[in-house]
Amino acid sequence: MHERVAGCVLVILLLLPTPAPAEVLITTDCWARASVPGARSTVIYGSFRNDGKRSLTIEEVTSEIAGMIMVHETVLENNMVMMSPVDELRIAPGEEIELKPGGLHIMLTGLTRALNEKDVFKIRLVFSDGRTATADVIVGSISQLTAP
Ligand SMILES: [Cu+2]
Repeated sequence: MHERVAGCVLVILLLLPTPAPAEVLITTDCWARASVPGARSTVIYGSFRNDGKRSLTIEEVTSEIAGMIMVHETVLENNMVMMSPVDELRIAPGEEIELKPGGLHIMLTGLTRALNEKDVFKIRLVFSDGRTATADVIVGSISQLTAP
């Protein structure tokens, strides 16, 4: 009898709705550089803050305007600036991570169109639990260093 009660309580807890990532992931100043004429790649920077109570792990980023999107980290290796892929972006509750020039960035390759200053496009963030969120990205100039 007791076991049955415990089972019911567990089921109810599991059915409690958890906030969607879009409600707890606060993205600010999401911006990209305009594409260099003829080139088909760009980078996205911005801040991602987890306002929820569970950690969020961004496993994948997609967009209609890019063939492939990867998270990269800029690292210094033998005095050479290199980019190395980051498998996932884990953001602890209350934590904010900043993607900025010289550090973490989201790299878009295989752009399907040129990106011009003041354009806005959407990216879709896919989390480890399968849920998704979208963010608007504002395009700055080709040499933009901070949020436009
Ligand atoms: Cu990169």
